Amino acid sequence: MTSTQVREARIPSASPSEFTFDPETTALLVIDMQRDFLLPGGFGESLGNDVGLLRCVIEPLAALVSVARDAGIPVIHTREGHLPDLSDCPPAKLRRGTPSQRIGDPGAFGRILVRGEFGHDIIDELKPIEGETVIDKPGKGAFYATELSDILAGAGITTLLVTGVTTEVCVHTTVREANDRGYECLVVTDCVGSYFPEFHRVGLEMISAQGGIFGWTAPSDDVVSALSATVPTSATR
Ligand code: C5J
Repeated sequence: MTSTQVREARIPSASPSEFTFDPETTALLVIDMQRDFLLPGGFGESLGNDVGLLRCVIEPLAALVSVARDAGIPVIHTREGHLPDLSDCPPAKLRRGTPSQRIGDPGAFGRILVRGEFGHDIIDELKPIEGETVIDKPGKGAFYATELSDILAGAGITTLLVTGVTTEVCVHTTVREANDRGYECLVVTDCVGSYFPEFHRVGLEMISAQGGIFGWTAPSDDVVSALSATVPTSATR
């Protein structure tokens, strides 16, 4: 590679302080942007939730994914779900929730949160492209019982830009897991969403509280600007 390019990305506006990262050792994590959670008429909505509160994430996240791809940052997608025989679903998780609308029950888009079903897959707007990793996870966190640690270690990734749904559940659990494993995390504020605005607001505050107890937060415009500045202008690969 020849370059007039800057490889350190900087987000001065990040909370609680400036965030710097090396795109060579950074991945974009897109958590659980699945039809079961986001589609009108689907599982999330059937529980009485307003899916509009999650769907507002789609546009800024699609833009961020596109910039990450241009910058050569690996985009890693996750899906929460279980094997068709539910053998990977702990009984305690299976028993939770509204009867007849539990994991494995029939839903509008197939069996709820079961791998291979239409509702379990990622929404069309954020469909992974060829070569991108998709992690199927049985838990809320993306590290629990998955190959994510090995994949990140193999690629030399030390920093995660974290996006997806929902802010206070799978995003938070994953960021906490990542922290305990030594990753630097930045949560992109308008690229995460929750059915509960208050949980979303407080969930984001919790990330950067106490000097960044779990990491940093910043809006996607600032992440996009930082990444765009690292895209080669006259590079030959
Ligand atoms: C939930 C998730 N909320 N992806 N899953 O059950 O946050």
